[in-house]
Amino acid sequence: MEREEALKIVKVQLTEHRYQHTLGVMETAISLARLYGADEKKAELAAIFHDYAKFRPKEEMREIIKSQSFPQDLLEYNAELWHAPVGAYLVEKEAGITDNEVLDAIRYHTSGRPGMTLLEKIIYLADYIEPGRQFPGVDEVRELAKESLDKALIKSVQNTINFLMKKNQPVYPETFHMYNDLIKKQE
Ligand code: DGI
Ligand code: FE
Ligand code: FE
Ligand code: FE
Repeated sequence: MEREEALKIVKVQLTEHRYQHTLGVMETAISLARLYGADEKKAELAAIFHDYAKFRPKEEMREIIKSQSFPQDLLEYNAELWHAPVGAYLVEKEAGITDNEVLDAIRYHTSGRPGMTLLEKIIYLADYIEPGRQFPGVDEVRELAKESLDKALIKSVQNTINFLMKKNQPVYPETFHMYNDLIKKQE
């Protein structure tokens, strides 16, 4: 699917703010794909659709997670996590995206997971550092992203875990597993 068609499909699902974020993720993901040798068209498509389900009602997302036998423990953690796997499901069903690498990059863009593919890492990181993002530590991750994908990912997942812990919020185990996997592989 070409960029213009994909953007048209996504735009009506999102607020203007979230659409601008999506354009930022798209540009950042393409740059990272070029820098780290990933498929730029897949990065573009996954980025455009990554937040497709962001504004679906919680009830609808909960029912999809239950009926599609997604990991049921998602329901015991922050509902912010749900739009990623639900998005992968709906993008296939409603937009006809069938590329499993693209769908997995959408599916794991919030929680992360151990053993992430290059494309999954790029979408996860692009979501975190796109130009519209402003939060403490993001500039440090932007700098790291120029030299090492894994170093930048480690920093971003550390920041997210710290952020959740400071707010006394639970952390989804897959997020810890992503962190452990990357930190153990680091030399
Ligand atoms: O959808 P976006 O806002 O663009 O970004 P996202 O899909 O990465 O969602 C990030 C939010 O999810 C962030 O504010 C933290 C929240 N969150 C809640 N529980 C968890 C979590 N993020 C991770 N990685 N792990 C959690 O357990
Ligand atoms: Fe998201
Ligand atoms: Fe993210
Ligand atoms: Fe996002």
